Amino acid sequence: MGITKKPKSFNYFLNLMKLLLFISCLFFTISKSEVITVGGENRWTDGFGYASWADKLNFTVGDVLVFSYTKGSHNVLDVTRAAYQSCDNSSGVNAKYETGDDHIELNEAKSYWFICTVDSHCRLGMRFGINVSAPVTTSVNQTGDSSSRSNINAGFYLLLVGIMSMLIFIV
Ligand SMILES: [Cu+2]
Repeated sequence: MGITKKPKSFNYFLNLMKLLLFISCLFFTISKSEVITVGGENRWTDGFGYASWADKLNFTVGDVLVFSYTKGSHNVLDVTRAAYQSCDNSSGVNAKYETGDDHIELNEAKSYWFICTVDSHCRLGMRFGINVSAPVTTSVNQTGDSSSRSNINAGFYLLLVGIMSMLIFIV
């Protein structure tokens, strides 16, 4: 008789909160932008098939590609599809990187093509194209300066929407 029990609905509410927390964590894991080293352990070098390397991965706006190589031995050109196909960089170059530790943020949902123009490296396989997809939460404004911040906002909105819908459900 003397034992006070929490109302059943309160426990139910707690369980729902836990579930929501779990879903939010899951969401953060999925939408977090990634830093991807091109070529993995092979880094950016000749004699490695980058096209098949890239085919196995998914790229999302906000991800960062890291091209790691000995400065002077290679370079990285962000080019058009035509320049990628021909390995001819006399036109169609969007950007050139040559520090040996080039971090390129994929800030648009579009196709990107990268080539190395040292010697005949491009023809020998130092080139690949990728399709960068928009983040899962397309309703969030992506024109901001930091896409990771947008992802955090997206997580926050999800949390708010979750809490709101739960309140409606309980009341
Ligand atoms: Cu090269």
